[in-house]
Amino acid sequence: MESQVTGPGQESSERPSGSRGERSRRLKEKLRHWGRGAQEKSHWVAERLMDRRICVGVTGLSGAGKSTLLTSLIYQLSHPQKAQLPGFAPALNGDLLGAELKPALDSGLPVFDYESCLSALMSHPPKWPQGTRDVSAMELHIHLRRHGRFRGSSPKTLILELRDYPGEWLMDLPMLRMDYREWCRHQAHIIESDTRAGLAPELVTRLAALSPQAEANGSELARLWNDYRGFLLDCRRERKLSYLQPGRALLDEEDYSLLPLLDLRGFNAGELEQLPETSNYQVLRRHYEAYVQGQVAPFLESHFKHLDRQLVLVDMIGTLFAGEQALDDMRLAFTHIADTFRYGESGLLSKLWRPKVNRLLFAATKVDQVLAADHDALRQLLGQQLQQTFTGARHRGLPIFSEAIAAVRCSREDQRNGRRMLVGHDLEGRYLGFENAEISSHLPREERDWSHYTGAAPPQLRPPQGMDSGSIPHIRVDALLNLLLGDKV
Ligand SMILES: Nc1nc2c(ncn2[C@@H]2O[C@H](COP(=O)(O)OP(=O)(O)OP(=O)(O)O)[C@@H](O)[C@H]2O)c(=O)[nH]1
Ligand SMILES: [Mg+2]
Repeated sequence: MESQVTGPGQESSERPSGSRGERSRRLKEKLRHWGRGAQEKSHWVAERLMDRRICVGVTGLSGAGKSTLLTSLIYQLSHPQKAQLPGFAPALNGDLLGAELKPALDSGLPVFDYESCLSALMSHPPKWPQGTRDVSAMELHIHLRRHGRFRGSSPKTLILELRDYPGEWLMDLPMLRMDYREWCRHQAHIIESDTRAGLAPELVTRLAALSPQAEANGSELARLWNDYRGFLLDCRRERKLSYLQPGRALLDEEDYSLLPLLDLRGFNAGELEQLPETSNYQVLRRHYEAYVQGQVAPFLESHFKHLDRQLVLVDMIGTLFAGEQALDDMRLAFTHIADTFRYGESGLLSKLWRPKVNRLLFAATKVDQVLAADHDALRQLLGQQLQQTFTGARHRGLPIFSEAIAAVRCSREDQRNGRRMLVGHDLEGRYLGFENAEISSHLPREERDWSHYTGAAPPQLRPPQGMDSGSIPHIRVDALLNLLLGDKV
């Protein structure tokens, strides 16, 4: 594993060469390393060509439920006797023999911390996995019984490559298509077009007053950056907005000093380029470029390069009940993110080297928070919201599916006084019974009709007790598996 973590780039910046013997030893070591890399790569290529390896990108905004779903998926596939997966044919007919988690060959990324996520869910009292702070990868080797003339021989193995990452990082992908000037204009447009400016009117005025040509003042920029970070956090906390850049500002305390200049009137692109290196514009442009090249581009490269299938998870319930602006913002975020990907049928070579996806799945997550009668409406709403976004002219021809799932089912339905309701525990462990506001498969047309949803969000639930001695209950994770892998098993 170690040899994969050290990239060739790192080796070339090594210490001075030393004696001849030492140089030749190092050269041999390098050749061995490359040889091994090439062998692994050709193995990997062969597996992809033989359809034994499939790379699934699990994508979703922060809190959409990625890590929890990955944990549940791994658990369900590794415990076929305990899991209930009647919608996944190999599990139903007894061909699913189990699965093993392994480090992702070739990625050089840390392994997804399945054990911690699982032990949080199985603890007493049960807890949710921690929010993800960094990217990780894994391979799930799914063992399946063979049929026909191979019956009785060793099992067939399908390798599922998966990656986990903080949802905030996804928000940054659209920055790859914009230079600093375009990003400033984009941010100015967003701040003008919704009500987020109302959260920090004084900050917006200060940013708009920051002159592109004035000499940059380090401490003023540091103060503004601090307030801008606070503003982004408030947009998420108070308005449940998703499209917030730079996304990493919501996760860590790094001083990215990445601020948009909101008023570039009076300067064309050429004039901005000519401004002195010490001007606000040039200093902030360099911060922007360092962030995009140093943080965003490597993430795109490592995460999305080899994807065969893309699973987009959406907390549709949380967004819907947060109101129209939150929903518009989620759609806006996905519109910009979708442009970063290229989808479509993949030929043999492009399948290996280009980020091309041949199946796209949307899943509304955490649907155990609402009655089963509303699941289909959620599925339809999600389809309506995202289908257009991901199937613009450039993305035509791609099979698209939409599902409604709960990776961990935390509620059950009960009948009280002739009415269906949900029972479960809240995050503090209090027993609750509740009925959610009915969900329609169409969005409210009039602004006033949104009052049906506002303030009526169902409670957050705690995972159920006792999963350590039984299985992880779920809703339609088997159907999701079928959509993801059904044609490969
Ligand atoms: N009721 C219910 N809640 C869930 C389920 N899955 C996730 N949640 C809730 O959603 C929260 C976020 O889930 P995560 O799996 O951490 O989401 P994520 O997409 O990995 O989030 P980041 O790591 O921050 O990007 C959890 O802490 C739970 O509160 C589910 O199946 N049912
Ligand atoms: Mg996570």
